[in-house]
Amino acid sequence: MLELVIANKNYSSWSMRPWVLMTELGLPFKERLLRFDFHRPDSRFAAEAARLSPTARVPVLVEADGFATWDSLAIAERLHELFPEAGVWPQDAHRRARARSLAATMHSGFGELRRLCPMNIDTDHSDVGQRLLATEASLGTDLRRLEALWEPELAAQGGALLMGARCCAADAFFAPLAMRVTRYGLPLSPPAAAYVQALCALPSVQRWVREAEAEQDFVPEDEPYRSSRAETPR
Ligand SMILES: N[C@@H](CCC(=O)N[C@@H](CS)C(=O)NCC(=O)O)C(=O)O
Repeated sequence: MLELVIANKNYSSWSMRPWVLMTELGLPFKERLLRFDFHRPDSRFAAEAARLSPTARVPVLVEADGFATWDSLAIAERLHELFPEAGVWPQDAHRRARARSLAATMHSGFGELRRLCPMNIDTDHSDVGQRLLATEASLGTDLRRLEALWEPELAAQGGALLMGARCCAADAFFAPLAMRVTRYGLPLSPPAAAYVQALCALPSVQRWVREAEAEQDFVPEDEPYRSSRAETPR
């Protein structure tokens, strides 16, 4: 059985990508969640993650024989090799190349949006979002880039998702962005906003969100806008 090693569902955007993909496609796996505990000098997360991958980061996909693949994009490719018919990428060669371009663009880009609006599923950071939009021009630039990336695909497909009706790795890669857009109340064009809603409606995303909301951890390193779970964002 495949094992997907992930971190806190509330915070770990990179973990969310392969988890959503595998869950949405119905691929068999069990999850192992390493809780972020960076504040501890004897951090179990750091020790376990370093044992699994030289990057000491998650997600990591571990196969039955112990073979490990790290990095969310490499995991998507490994899943495509292991389950070529599952729909990790579209069947059509051009659509497949386009889906890979979209996922890779997410993987290597949108640094400002990610830096300013870290994923924090169990919060309403819409006040923070409004403030950031007023003070950080780079946030608006990243949002316009997202619209430019998504809109042609959504128009060409005529479906709710980037490659049509079926969720593929490109959609899974944008699922954490949908969390940021909704939690920080970030404005998007109508087609882009509809796509975010379609991502939020995926059963796998809804399950991830429920499980994120049930977590009780507060990880200060991932909380630039609060100093406790109970506190209103700064
Ligand atoms: N490019 C990597 C990023 C992985 C990553 O940064 N993971 C975070 C969790 S969301 C992590 O393990 N952080 C631990 C650390 O920074 O020590 C991927 O796509 O998987």
